[in-house]
Amino acid sequence: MHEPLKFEHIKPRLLGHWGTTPGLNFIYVHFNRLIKKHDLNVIYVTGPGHGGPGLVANTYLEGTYSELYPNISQTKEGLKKLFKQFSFPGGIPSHVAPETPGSIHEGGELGYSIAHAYGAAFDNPDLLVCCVVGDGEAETGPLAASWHSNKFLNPARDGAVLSILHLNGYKIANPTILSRLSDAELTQLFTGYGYKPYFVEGHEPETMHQLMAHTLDTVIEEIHAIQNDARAGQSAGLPVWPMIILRTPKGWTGPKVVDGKPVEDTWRAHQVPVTNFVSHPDHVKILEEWLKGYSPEELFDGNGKLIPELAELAPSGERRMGANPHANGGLLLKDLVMPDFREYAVRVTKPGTETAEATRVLGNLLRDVGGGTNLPGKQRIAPQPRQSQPQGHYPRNRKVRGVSQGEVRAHTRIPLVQAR
Ligand SMILES: Cc1ncc(C[n+]2csc(CCOP(=O)(O)OP(=O)(O)O)c2C)c(N)n1
Repeated sequence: MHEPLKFEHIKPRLLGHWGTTPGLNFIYVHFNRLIKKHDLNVIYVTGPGHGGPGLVANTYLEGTYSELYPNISQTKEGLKKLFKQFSFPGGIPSHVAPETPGSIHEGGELGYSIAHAYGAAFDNPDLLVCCVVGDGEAETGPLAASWHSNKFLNPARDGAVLSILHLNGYKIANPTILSRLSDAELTQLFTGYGYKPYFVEGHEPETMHQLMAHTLDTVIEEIHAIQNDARAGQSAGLPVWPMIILRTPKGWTGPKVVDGKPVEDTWRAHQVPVTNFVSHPDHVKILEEWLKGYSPEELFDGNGKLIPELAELAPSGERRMGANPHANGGLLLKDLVMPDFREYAVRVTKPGTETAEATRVLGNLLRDVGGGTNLPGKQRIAPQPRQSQPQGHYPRNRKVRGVSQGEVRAHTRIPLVQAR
């Protein structure tokens, strides 16, 4: 922003999802603070993965992006390439794609953030997963069902998931159902799911920052208390995990009004809040004022590098969410040892003479996946009751909350609620 913004500075085809991005940024920087304060091991799952620029920007600002992609350097030139490559031929996708540092969840097809977040936390006792759930995403079947994943999480041996419902009110062109619920109704709903909801609501940035920081401090203490009690063998029954309901305007801090129509806090903020620069040259001014509103000259030095006082706010090394080894493919992966499936084939010497059940045969194969039955982290989640769909012989070797689940359930994640 060293010179007045001109039409030729703007890409001819504008794409992206601005509406969700301010909330994703807000959560990211607050987690940076939390990670530093408590030396936490955190990954960030972005349910509204269409807000890719938020994650790209934050991993750029924390330094991970330039380490992985040295051509996108922390300079004016690097910034220019960063902006240009977004949703551009040969560039990067608008979603939190696999190449986005720290991403295990693309978010393009809405609905799976909570399932992926819990999957990451299982058997990972030191990991905290920050899981942002879009209020539109929350209307999908998979997401609506997966709030119940908390029943499968064992605080003694698993990590934790902090779900943050990103209640910005709209899903493309419509209001969301959850945004039409009062706080009292939301509290009842999520209490019923087994959570303790904390509300962070408002639009004044200063007040919201204080509220979010305070809420995260409270919530992390609760999570640690649940884990410490369980790990000391001092808890019984299902814990009530905290969650956050973040109610902010969609397109927060973006253009308030364009062509006489409200944009911030409406569905119009979902994608590109100001466009049509050819037919509306006055829109260039709106865009310029919006960008200047963040005072970039106070945030970056003359060479385009984030000033040290701000850069120091992010954690360092592998504590950066973009650099966490749990979220960067290959760093913690182990090859899955697969038995030869041919050895499990049902021998049919003469047609019509053998009796066999497919699921039982499959179960025998699954038993041997990984080269042994006691492989840590080997988990199955099955929708079918295993009594009616027997899957071979899993040995009795696993206890859930001190209660042996026996041969039928061993090695399958069963809801802890059954173990009470
Ligand atoms: C299963 C599925 N249905 C529809 C869409 C199309 N879609 C993309 S973004 C979006 C709105 C998402 O709303 P929300 O989760 O609240 O995110 P935000 O409002 O923060 O952008 C929809 C419906 C999709 N990506 N996936």
